[in-house]
Amino acid sequence: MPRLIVVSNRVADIHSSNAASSGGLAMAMAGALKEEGGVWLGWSGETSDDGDGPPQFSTVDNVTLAKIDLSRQHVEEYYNGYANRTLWPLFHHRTDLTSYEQSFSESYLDVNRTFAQAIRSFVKPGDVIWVQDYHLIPLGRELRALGVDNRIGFFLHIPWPARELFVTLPQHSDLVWSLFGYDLVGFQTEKDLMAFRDYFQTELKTQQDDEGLIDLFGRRLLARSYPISINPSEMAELSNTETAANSFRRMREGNEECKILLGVDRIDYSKGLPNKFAAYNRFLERFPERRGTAKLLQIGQPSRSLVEEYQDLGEELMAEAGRINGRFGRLDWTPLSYHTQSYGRDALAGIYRAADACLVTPLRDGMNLVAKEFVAAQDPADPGVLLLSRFAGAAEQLTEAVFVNPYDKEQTAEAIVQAIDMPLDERQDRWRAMFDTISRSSLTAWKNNFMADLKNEDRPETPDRAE
Ligand code: GDG
Repeated sequence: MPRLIVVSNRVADIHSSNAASSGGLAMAMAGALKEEGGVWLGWSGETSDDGDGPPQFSTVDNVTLAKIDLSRQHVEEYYNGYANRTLWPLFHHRTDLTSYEQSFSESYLDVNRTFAQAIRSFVKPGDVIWVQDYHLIPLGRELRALGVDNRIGFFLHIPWPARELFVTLPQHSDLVWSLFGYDLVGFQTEKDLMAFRDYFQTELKTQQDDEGLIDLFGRRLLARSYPISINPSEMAELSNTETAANSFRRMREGNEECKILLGVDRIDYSKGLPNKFAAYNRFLERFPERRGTAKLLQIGQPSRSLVEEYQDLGEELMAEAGRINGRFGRLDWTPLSYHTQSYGRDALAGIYRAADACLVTPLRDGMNLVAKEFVAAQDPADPGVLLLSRFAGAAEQLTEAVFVNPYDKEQTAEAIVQAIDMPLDERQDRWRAMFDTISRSSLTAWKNNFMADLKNEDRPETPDRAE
């Protein structure tokens, strides 16, 4: 029987998807694979002293994990290098943090070849291959070079950059040429698709037809947007667990008169954490009468701690949290709690539900699943308010959020006041509209729509209704 083969940089332990180390992509793929069954291939997270290893297989239920150890040099140059110090900052429009080192791009290609060879060793006719994210853009081409003619799709979880910035990358045309190894390329938003279109229209003088097809380099590629999501029923179930009830209670205890503002982010410069702290600081400065009536709980999940910029950011946030508490704190009120420990998903569901507002303020973000999780975890009778950066991919869908420009701390400070004062009926109206959007455009729908287009089949009707 034809299988789904998912390929991503890391393979998460599918049975401990509660583990806090699972980021947005891992959560989404674990959900999709459990529904569909198949193989998940990627780096094991281990390094090896004698080159990249062969895939190590293990099967639980309907999912086989194929994990590959990578050489120390490849981890340094492919993962910490080209993926996270070149493509990630560039695609998030941080050319000031982008490294243009040649050896990084060579190791990047090497690892893509290692993955391609591993897949060729077990792929069968009819299997459908679905490649995830910026670490693996050349994988489709590498598979084609090895004679693999299966249907291969690619989904980009991060934004596609504006053309003027993308062309600063010496390998920009190679990367775009690589994408034409795929049958289908998916982006998070219409905006990303437009930025991609701008590139090949301007640089390559080629048009996309009404169906979304592009003929270039002797191949035909379908490019569309598929906004990634969550399954709201799963979040609703999690918020009904005992652990969620416990974290809800502990959040609310002693805070009866105090509004809780929440942030949940990976510690990453794209997430706008220093801007969020600055806006909160401004809120406390500008509205002294509000001091003691609100507090910010920021959960920051450490990530990529071998990359220097991430270490610096972690330290900056600790220091800034200390400064805000030092300046405004009182014996009976701590304005900002900043936690870097991780929470289980069930505890997180209770934390989301206990919050009066969630501050999702990235400077640039592919989608942002926290925004959707927060909405799904709310009590319909008394929902919290979503403050959402206009620069998150989720802003294209969650149009009833209170939008903020995270670069503008005055406006963000005012939006915090708006959230705190919002009357119940307005909170309910906004919440209902956003919840309906997430229910119609669920994770299951994301996976089914992408798979249907990849297999060239009609799209199934798959809303995830959580009433
Ligand atoms: C990339 C793109 C895109 C966070 N803290 C804890 C915890 N988390 C979970 C959240 C959420 C996930 O991590 C973060 O997802 P995001 O979507 O916000 O962000 P990235 O990791 O940057 O993901 C992003 C995504 O891919 C999917 O395509 O949306 O734009 O950058 O699920 O809940 N989970 C637990 N404990 C924590 O303390 N269990």
